[in-house]
Amino acid sequence: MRNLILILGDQLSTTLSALQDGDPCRDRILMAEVGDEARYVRHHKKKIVLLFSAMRHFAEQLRAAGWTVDYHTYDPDSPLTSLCDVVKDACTRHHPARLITTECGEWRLHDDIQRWSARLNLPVEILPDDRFLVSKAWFARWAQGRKQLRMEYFYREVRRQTGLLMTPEGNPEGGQWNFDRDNRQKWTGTPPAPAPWRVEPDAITREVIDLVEQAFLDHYGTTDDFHFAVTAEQAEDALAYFLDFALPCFGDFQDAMSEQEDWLFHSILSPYINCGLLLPRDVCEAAAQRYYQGAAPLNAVEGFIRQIIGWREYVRGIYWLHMPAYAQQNALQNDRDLPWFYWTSKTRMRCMHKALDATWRNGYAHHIQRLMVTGNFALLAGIRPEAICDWYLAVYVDAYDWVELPNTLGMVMHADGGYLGSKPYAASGKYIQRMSDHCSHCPYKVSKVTEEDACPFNALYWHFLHRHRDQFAGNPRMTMMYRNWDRQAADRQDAILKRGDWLLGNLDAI
Ligand code: FAD
Ligand code: DLZ
Repeated sequence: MRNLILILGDQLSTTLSALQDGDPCRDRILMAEVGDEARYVRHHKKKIVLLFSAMRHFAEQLRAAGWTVDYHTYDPDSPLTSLCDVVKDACTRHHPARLITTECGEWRLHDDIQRWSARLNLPVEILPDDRFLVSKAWFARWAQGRKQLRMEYFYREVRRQTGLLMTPEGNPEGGQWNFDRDNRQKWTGTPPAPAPWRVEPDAITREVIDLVEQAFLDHYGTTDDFHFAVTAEQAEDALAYFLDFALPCFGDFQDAMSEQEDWLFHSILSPYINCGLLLPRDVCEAAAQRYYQGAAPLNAVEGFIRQIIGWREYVRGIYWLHMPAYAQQNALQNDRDLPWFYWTSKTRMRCMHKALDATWRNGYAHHIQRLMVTGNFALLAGIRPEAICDWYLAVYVDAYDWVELPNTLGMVMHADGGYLGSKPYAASGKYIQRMSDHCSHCPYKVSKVTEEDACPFNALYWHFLHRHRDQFAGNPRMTMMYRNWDRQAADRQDAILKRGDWLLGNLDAI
């Protein structure tokens, strides 16, 4: 046998670099469900179902295309608990000349794979992951010499480089790079939000659900109502459904939250893009086409594409530029533990309960819930970055360290000292009131600050500004916030800080 080609659970793309020079007659593919990957955090049960089922379907697809695939199914009693164990075992049986793999997405495993060649006494060839639009080297060149990075400038470069939504003259379509100002409408029920795309579990998925129910009972979330795509064909169907039914309103209601609807007009494509069932470039080109066909407005299409070629590529660049040190940062010196209600959803704060409950049921919450509700609360409450990062990594079906960590540690917690974003997304209950209908269903009063029934976000917001004055008062984007704080009478400030202290000492009681 010539080469052993290792394909990881988030590399389910037929265009994967490791497969490109492979020869189905002489090479052998290796895929493995292993405890170390499935248990390094207590992944949401739906994430394990999605990945194991998608991996099994992908192995079938490769076999149908003529490849020989060694597939290690999960067995809790197997002595092979890591990917390295499985590779070693395969080497003993097949004596390959080389191991070929595409660079992996997470630093943890990447670091491990770097050592395999010595450990296995085998040449290991690691190929670049060209499913991203921007290479690590390109990002490093772009970032060189910049003290602070700004996503907007990076995004413009990627627009120019890809030609997405660019006129033949090299200008942005519509004469503007960014239509975010048009994308902040509250949603009051009209137009109705489409039901999420769904497929019923087939025999393979049902078998995996049974496995997860037995072997991963101690993990977060539920397998109930599993309806995610598990093949590229199904994921393409989900993309088409999004383009037809949700994209036209994606922009307008991108920041909205609702009591009634978990998914609103979001694409729910991150689980598929992140494991390779969809390629980001294809998704963006398909969305851009809808604009040129007149089927979706520019504010929606630009907003959607920006999330993918802007934010997604940007956070990946930052991750690889600064790992492993990035994960250790704690610029605000937070030391508080994560409140237990993040795991149980049991809190009287309505917005938090709705976001946490959707997370537990679906393994999904949309961006504004992650950023401005569960994230904002963790920021204001001074939660240890490591604790909140571990939570985000565990609870979402789309969670992988390379995308979760910069979003949580950088964007939400400002723990990187403002490298990723110029100011923390700290907000009081007023923001949640403006963008949702949660406050009218909440026992806490968003109009109050210091009273026992006052919205906890309010006092915590002022408390956060007050205790981090040294870090933020000089930030021009926060001048207005400090002016509003300074304008309040001293006894009012004392009462707010007292309420904030009480909340911080009693997080699990709210
Ligand atoms: P849509 O709203 O439809 O957006 C379209 C696509 O844009 C997404 O599918 C995704 O690929 C991309 N995207 C949007 N925002 C971001 C972003 N900030 N960073 C990277 N890609 C983005 N996204 C993940 O894929 N995995 C994570 O583990 C993850 N963790 C997050 C943690 C926090 C604290 C926050 C604030 C955001 C996180 N995000 C993460 C980003 C974003 O919330 C999700 O990508 C999005 O909610 C996925 O749902 P969707 O596919 O319906 O997205
Ligand atoms: C997330 C995940 C899980 C739950 N299980 C596996 C697995 O058993 N085998 C595998 O190859 N990959 C799995 N993954 C995805 C990997 O953790 C992912 O490839 C790394 O995090 C690198 O991005």
